[in-house]
Amino acid sequence: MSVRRERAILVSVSLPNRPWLSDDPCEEIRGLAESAGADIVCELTQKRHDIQTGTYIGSGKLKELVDLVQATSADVVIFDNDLSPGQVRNLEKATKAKVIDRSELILDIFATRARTPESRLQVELAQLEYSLPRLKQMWSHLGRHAGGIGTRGPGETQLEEDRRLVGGRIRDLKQKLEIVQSRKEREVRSRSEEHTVSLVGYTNAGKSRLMNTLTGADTYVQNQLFSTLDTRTRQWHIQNFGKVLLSDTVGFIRDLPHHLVASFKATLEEARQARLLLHVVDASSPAAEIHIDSVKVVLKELGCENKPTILVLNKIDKIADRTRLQLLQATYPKSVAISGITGEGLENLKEAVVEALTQDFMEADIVVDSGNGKVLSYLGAHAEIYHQEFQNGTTHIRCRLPRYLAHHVVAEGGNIKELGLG
Ligand SMILES: Nc1nc2c(ncn2[C@@H]2O[C@H](COP(=O)(O)OP(=O)(O)OP(=O)(O)O)[C@@H](O)[C@H]2O)c(=O)[nH]1
Ligand SMILES: [Mg+2]
Repeated sequence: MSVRRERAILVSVSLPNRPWLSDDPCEEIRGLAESAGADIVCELTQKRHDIQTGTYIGSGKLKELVDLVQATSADVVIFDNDLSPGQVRNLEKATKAKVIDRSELILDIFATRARTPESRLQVELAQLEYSLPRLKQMWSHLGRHAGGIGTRGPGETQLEEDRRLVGGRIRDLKQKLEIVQSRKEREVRSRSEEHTVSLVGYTNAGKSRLMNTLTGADTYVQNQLFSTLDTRTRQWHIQNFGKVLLSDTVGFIRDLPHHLVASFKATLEEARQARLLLHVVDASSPAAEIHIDSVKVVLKELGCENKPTILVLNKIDKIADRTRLQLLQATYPKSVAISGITGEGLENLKEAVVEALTQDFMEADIVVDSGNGKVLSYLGAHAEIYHQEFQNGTTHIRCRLPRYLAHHVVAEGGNIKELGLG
């Protein structure tokens, strides 16, 4: 359901377990609504201890909302919170305007941004899974106009038919995505000898900008939410170290719809298999800590919670109050502060990346020509050799070595097989 160029009223409710992110309660939902192309006519906020089951907001606030819809002739009311199908129905009935919730808005943005066949499939699946439990609501809504609630008959048959169609399409899309996923896994695994590093983080944190600065690529950078939907990988040459494959990924957001995370698994495969994650955060945002926690939740959902990760405090050029930066650095002592725009701190970031990558060891069987002095001296200097054997001019070595040396060994003609991989 698109809100492009529609007149929208924003509603944000603060609850004890879901507080506002800053003194500007609507900042994030406004960014989302603008990204979706809505024309915002006014904003309404309410702080509650608990939601009102039927309508989410209380009756006084609802009255205010109804009046506002009339006064501004708004087309749509956009909630910063997630609503149940019943709440949407009650709110639509009261306001006589279209009501959409946060998840639906995010899905809408993803749908307009999806460019590749792969991301289109992923978004369509997430949208259908979102609407499946809501079909009944949609039909009983129509049914009321057609002849009253509870009338069995065409409405009910139609609903069954629609459920069947949607269910079929979901199965179809899942199958297609499984094929995409396994192709992607193979593709990513084929880079297992390389240093793979993924940029992850909240939407608009500056991941794509940093990718461009580090690799000289020209990835799409926009001051809008979810500008990047498809993963891009570029080479990043680090002096005195070598080549790193750096991937940019889709941004995360607080309460990212679960279906969306699930269907974007293929896109996030790079992050799932990366040796190292750079978790980029907009340190100039007053909500930086909440952004960090939300990203951690999504990383956990992806099974990445134990992966080596460097927290990158970005946009420090924008922080006027340096005590704020000091506070963040005290809270996250292992973080690296940078600016993707001015380049400040990038040397520290490189050092941290090299350090993290060289701390990554692997156990392997290596076969080289016994005359290959280069590889043998690499291994002599850097690997812990368990066992060594000479056979007809080749040397067989079982050892533990820093992973970053693996591709040097291969580049110099050695044959390497990682132990413990099927
Ligand atoms: N001041 C300042 N602005 C920055 C910095 N890095 C990025 N930006 C700006 O922040 C906005 C978002 O940057 P992107 O690189 O598109 O952010 P992203 O994390 O890739 O966002 P999504 O793809 O939407 O998840 C752009 O307007 C950038 O110019 C920085 O270091 N300092
Ligand atoms: Mg981006």
